[in-house]
This record gives sequence, structure tokens and C-alpha cells, in this order.
Amino acid sequence: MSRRTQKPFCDPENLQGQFLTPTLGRRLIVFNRITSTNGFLKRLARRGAATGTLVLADQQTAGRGRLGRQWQSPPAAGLWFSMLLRPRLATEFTGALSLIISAVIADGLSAICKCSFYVKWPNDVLYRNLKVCGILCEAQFSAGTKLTDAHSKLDYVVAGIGININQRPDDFKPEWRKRATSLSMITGEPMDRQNVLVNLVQRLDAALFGNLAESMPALLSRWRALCPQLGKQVALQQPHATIHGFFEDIGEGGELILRLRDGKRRAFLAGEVSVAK
Ligand code: BT5
Repeated sequence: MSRRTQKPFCDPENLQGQFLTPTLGRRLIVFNRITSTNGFLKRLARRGAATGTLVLADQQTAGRGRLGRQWQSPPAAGLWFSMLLRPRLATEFTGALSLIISAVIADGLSAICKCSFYVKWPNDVLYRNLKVCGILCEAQFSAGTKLTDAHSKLDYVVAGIGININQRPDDFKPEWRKRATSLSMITGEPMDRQNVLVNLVQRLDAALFGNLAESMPALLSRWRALCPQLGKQVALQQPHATIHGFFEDIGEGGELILRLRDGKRRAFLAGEVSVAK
């Protein structure tokens, strides 16, 4: 069968009919294979696509994580999707989006799989210590180029979500095997990707597409409750240094707040956190 006539891996109309959401997924675009759903949706966003537009792929050939890292997205194994948000939100809160999305996904997966999922700063959903989902939020600001510009306004955010559903241990790259898992490895049975997506889309729509500025504090509190590293001594790995401190809180913009050994409180925007041994 040629690529042009190949049937989509799921029936978009049927899927959309199950969403029952006012905003998220009202426009749904499904691919069998694409480089990156985030890349595609950013192009649509620049041309004015509506908030709530959802792009889903069976496989990504160049799935991306943060800082240009690779996101393994094989066919028939996971949920790889991106959603477009145009929230009325002050620019300084943008960094909190990946945290609140991870909290919504963690709660959704806990309900679906009937076991406990956790969050890890800034963008992971974990089962025990294993990564099951990663989130990549890419924001575009208008009238200014950076988050810190005084007149900068948030134009849109493309939030990409990758969830491992039916991989087996051998499906992960050897170097990632000890740090990654899938829902079917956790539950011991194959999972229906469409059912998982419908459940999560419902939750994401309710959490993100109302008055986000108003619901943000409660969503951040939920994140705090789901983060086992909060309130512990941690090591924050940065490109050129490891910083040790007490993980005191997260800021309104999603920043990690550490109490350092000299008693000073400092906020960080990036790095890898682990509980100090
Ligand atoms: C992330 O980055 O965790 C964000 C992943 C976002 C993926 C979605 S899929 C839909 C949308 N379209 C895209 O192109 N991206 C988004 P980061 O925290 O940088 O983690 C990346 C690291 O996770 C890699 O360097 C690997 O170590 C590991 N990794 C890669 N693929 C994985 C997978 N499938 N499961 C678990 N870990 C993985």
C-alpha cells in the first residue's frame, strides 16, 4: 500500500467522537508517521491554528526531548501527541505549564492503571523511579522575544506529551532500560492506547482550557503532593556543576527552589534533580 493510500492507525472521527471535550481535540490531526508532532503543530500555530488543536502520531521519526535530546517514539507502542494552548497567562507563569500537565497525567495514569504515579521536576511522570512519560512545552512570545522582556506577551504554547504504553523492556535503548517503563510493563497486560488518550484528553481539557490563571495555584499544589523529592535533600545536576540543597518548594513559574547549605534560597530553571544519598 502506498503512503498516500495508507489508512490512519486510528479512525480520527471515531476518536474525536469519544472526546466529549469543549476545546481540546475539537480539531484533531492524526499521522501514521511524522518527524515530530511538536514541530508540525508549531507550524500550524504560526499560521493561526485554534487553541485546543491536537496532533497525534503512531510513530515519530525525530521525536524530541528538552535541549535537543531524542525521544524514542516507535510505532504501535505509545501515545505521541501535541496540543496547542493560547492561554491568557502572564509570561512568568509559562514555566509552570509542564509541571501542571505532568500532575494531570500522573493522576490520570494512576486512575487508569490503579497504581501510583509520581512527578519529577520539571517535566516527567514516573512509576517508582522509572520514566513513563515526558513533556516538552515550547512557548512563543510576541512583542518581545524572551520570557524576561518587559512587554513580552505569551502567544502560544505547544505542549508535547510522550507516554510509553505497550513497549517491552527490549524495546528501549539499552542505556535507557534501567530508567524507562511502559504502562503494559507496569500492569502486566496490553493497554488500549485510544482508551488511555480519551481519558487523558478529558482531564487535560478540564484542567487547562478554562481560566488557567485562576486554576494554576491549585494545580501546582497538586504537583507538590505528587512529588516525592520535595522536602528532601537533593542534588541538582547542571551542565557545569552539581548543586546540593534542600528542595523547599516550587515557584509560581515552575522554578525549583533550593535552600542552599549557606542558608540562602535560590531558584533554578533547569537541571536534573536526584535525591541526595
Ligand atoms: C522529555 O525530554 O521527557 C520530553 C519528551 C517529550 C516527547 C513528546 S512526544 C510528542 C511531542 N513531540 C516531540 O517531538 N516531543 C514531544 P527530556 O526530559 O529531555 O528527556 C529526554 C530523555 O529521556 C532522553 O535523553 C532519554 O534519556 C530519555 N528517553 C528518550 N525516549 C524515552 C522514552 N520513550 N521513554 C523514557 N525515556 C526516554
